[in-house]
Amino acid sequence: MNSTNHIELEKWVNEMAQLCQPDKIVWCNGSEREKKQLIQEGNAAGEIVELNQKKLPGCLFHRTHQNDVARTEHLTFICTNKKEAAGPTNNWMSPKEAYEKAKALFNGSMKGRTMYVVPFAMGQIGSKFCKLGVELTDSIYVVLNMRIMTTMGKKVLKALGTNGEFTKCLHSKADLNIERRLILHFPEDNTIWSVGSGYGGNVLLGKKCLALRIASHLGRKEGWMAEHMLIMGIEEPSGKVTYVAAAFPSACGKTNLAMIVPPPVFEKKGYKIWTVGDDIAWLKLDEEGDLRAVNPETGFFGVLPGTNSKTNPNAMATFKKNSIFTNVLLKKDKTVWWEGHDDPSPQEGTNWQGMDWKPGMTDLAGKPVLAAHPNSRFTSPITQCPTLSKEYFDPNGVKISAIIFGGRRNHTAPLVFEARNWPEGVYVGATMASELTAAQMGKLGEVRRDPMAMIPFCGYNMADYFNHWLETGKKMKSPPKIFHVNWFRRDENGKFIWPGYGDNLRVLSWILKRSSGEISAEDSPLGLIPKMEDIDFTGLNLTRETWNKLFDINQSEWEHEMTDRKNFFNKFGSDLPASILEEHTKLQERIFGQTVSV
Ligand code: SAT
Ligand code: MN
Repeated sequence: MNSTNHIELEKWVNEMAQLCQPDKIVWCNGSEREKKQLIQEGNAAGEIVELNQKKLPGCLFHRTHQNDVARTEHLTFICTNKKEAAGPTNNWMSPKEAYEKAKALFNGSMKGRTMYVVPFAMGQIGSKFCKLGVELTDSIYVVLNMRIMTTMGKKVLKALGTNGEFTKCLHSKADLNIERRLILHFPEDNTIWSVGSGYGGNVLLGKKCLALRIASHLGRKEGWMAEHMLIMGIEEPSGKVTYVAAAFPSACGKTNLAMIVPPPVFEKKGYKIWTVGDDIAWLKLDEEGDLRAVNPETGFFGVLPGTNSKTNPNAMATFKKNSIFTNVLLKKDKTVWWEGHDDPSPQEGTNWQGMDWKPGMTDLAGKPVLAAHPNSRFTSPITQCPTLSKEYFDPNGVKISAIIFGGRRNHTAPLVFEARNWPEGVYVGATMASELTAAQMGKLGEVRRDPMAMIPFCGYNMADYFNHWLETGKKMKSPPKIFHVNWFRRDENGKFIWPGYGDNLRVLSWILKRSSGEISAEDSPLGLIPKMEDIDFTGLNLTRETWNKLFDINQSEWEHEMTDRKNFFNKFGSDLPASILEEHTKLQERIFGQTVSV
């Protein structure tokens, strides 16, 4: 049943239906009844498994195609009229070619299926942050996920009215063939087309596609920022809550950090953590010139392997009910398991590939057969998170006092340092790098440059993006301080030097003290670093020797690092803001002690 008076929306739905030829069209209203029906249909079609409702009430299970378990960046395109608008770090295709190629794949792709019309909002309806979208999809799994990750249904149609603006999102699983898969963004048309995939970031089009790629483009045009950042509040014993935003590449522990449990000594003192978001932040300057942030999502789409009551008890509590588990082991009793779960390994089950699985199994090459895919995920409503901040619901967002950049670096980057000013901080963000994780296709462990953790998500030329950061800083009353952290440094035996997880609060607490100007810091070539006595190590037994390892600047590693940075910047040619190169030269001089050619 059609339930809109929005002529443009109706026309577009009809056009897309003509192209995809679904058997029927269902307009989603977001009701509980509709959810039940979707689950029933999904069950019948084998797309969804209802889990053990006693142990996991309201929970579902889904398995994606084996070649469809992570975002496919090489098949992801920014389609702008001019190639320069997409920049050297994005795949580009002309809109004409992209529409033509995709049309061939969408043609008849929904035959025998239902096309669901999913109106959704990112950010609170009515707030100045809010953006509306409509996703057409032939996947029940997508609809059920969008129900959790976005505000979805009737309310959104109402907000759209008769002529409201919206992002046109078209998705079809088609035949789930990687050879016939495309994730296309048309920022100039406010349109996203995704075909041939059923995996999260490729198909939940409100998430990376809209809330980052399209939104970053809109943000530049409209004077705000869409960032790949968690947002968290840290409450100090005085009751004061300070909010920070932190950018890390996918699967570097953003979800864990956003809901960390303070170590006992901090808990006793009265520290508390408040979660606002774990993946995406939309940031805007308010009238006072302060930077304010909202999380435009209403759910989490977090990594499961390694998640347990020790590493992330708040996530464990969050996904106890009403959650979707993707690509994990399905046990005989219709519960789920993954590597690193609290429970010991079950003796049998069906693994993420749909194979009968037993512990200790190996493949033909002798490699262990995993129960869960390393990038297996849970989808859960954010309201189920025990540490959810009440400020999450503030339509004006929270005031951001510090920005944290971080990556997964075995070597090179110290535990923490602070940029001396905004332009230096933008350079720190622009030089972020990280080892590849299971969320990306590619060689695990390989270091790749990932400015602001946005390399896969910036919807326009990154040189312009750096400039947008620099210009936004100039408009701020007093810009938040910018920090860089690395929880992942390893020693000569390959062991992590820093305990990580809850203990990261020790570093965050230093960051807060620096942000409020309570304490001084030591100078280092990279930036300002803590005096050892300014971080509370009670209960950790951290020696001066370990401390030195955490902050060591190894000249030969840094020679290599600086060359890698320069090679990366060279891609942008004369588009690169001069300030970035100036900061690069200054850092070169600070590390190597002389003017050298860069
Ligand atoms: O891209 S997803 O949203 O599927 C996961 C991630 O990379 O953060
Ligand atoms: Mn992410």
